[in-house]
Amino acid sequence: MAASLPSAAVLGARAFAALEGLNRFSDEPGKLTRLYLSPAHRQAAEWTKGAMEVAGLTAFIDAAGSVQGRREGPVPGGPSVMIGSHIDTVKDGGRFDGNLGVVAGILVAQALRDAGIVLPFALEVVAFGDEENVRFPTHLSTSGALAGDYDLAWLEARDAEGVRLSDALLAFGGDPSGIAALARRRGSVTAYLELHIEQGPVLEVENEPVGIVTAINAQRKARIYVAGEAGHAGTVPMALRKDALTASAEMALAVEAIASAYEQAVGTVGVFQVDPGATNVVPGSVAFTIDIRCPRNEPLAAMAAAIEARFGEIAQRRGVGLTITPYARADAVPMDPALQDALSLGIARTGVNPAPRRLPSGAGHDAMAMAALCPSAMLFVRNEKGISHSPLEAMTEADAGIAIRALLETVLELARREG
Ligand code: HGY
Ligand code: MN
Ligand code: MN
Repeated sequence: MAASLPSAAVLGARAFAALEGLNRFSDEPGKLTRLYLSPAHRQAAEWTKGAMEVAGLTAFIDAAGSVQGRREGPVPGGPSVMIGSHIDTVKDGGRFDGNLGVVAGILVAQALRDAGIVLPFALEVVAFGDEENVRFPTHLSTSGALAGDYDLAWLEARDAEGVRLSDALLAFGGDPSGIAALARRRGSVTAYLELHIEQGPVLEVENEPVGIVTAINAQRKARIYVAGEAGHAGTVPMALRKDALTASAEMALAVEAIASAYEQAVGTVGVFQVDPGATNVVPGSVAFTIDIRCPRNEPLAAMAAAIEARFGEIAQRRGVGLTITPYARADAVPMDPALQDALSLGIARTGVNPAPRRLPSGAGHDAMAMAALCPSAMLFVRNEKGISHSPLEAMTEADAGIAIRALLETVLELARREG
């Protein structure tokens, strides 16, 4: 059987060629920006649907905007093994984050079809569309739709231009009223596998091309609004100011200090909008976001409480208004031990390492949402210096091929277990 399967080198070349095609679609010329439900997302979804069909999958774009592909097993409508990741990106993002995992699933399906290998289960490949949650204040909404965890309040969420998610979804060709029906019945998916770049330095430092994710860190996100008093920059005395920017800046530094005090925790202020944003006006208000993460839930709760207390003290001392609106909260998600072991065998059968590295994920992934539906696991692949969420994101074709061949071997291992 192995003789008829493509080598890692062939799979790597196919993956890079496919990514060339997929990554033509961006909302910003010269950069890779493909936000949920944007025109570029629609083009990428159409391309992905076509690629799935070429690989022998029956594919469609679902009500939430994800692309679902499926090849039936021996029992039509029977349980499936699902390979997934996302095709939305951050602003000016990298070519591999999410996109590689979708292309990998398609290439695994194609290789199995070409080798005439019949699996004892259905094989699904899904390209989720809202993993980055950059455009709307949501949290893994499209994988959450399949897992039965869709928060209907997300339909009312608005982007920076004030566009409602439900209106954007209709304009995209989706169907807000059809989202609930996307929820999969328990047992209908027996395993979810996701291949993803590590977006961290560990595999490169340890000279390992691939690794197995043990758990995905807990995370919380919130939008903060600080209301001060706009004023003339030339006339308002310093002692009388209610400067929303300097208050928010002190709060941002507090996030950095608190996150630095907790083992393996991180804290980020990524969006910082100053109003009215004029040189000669004391800032009247600031809207900013916080994103805090930690491998364990308890320290994260303590961090959140400490940040809230510090923000309150700063606001009170500076005489500014403070509104904290949490909008995403995910506990740490352990990856399924049996699937981790299947990945370990898949990697070993690729001839890489008989005892592959296991490591936690600081980044969030659709596997966090899918773990609520079925056993889920992730295969990490090395990427250069771990740089991600940046146009400098890079990796080698050889590593991509090794990872995809390991994923293919893992699916065959699951077939043997089912056999
Ligand atoms: O933010 C994250 O961790 C993921 O890349 N969306
Ligand atoms: Mn990702
Ligand atoms: Mn990402």
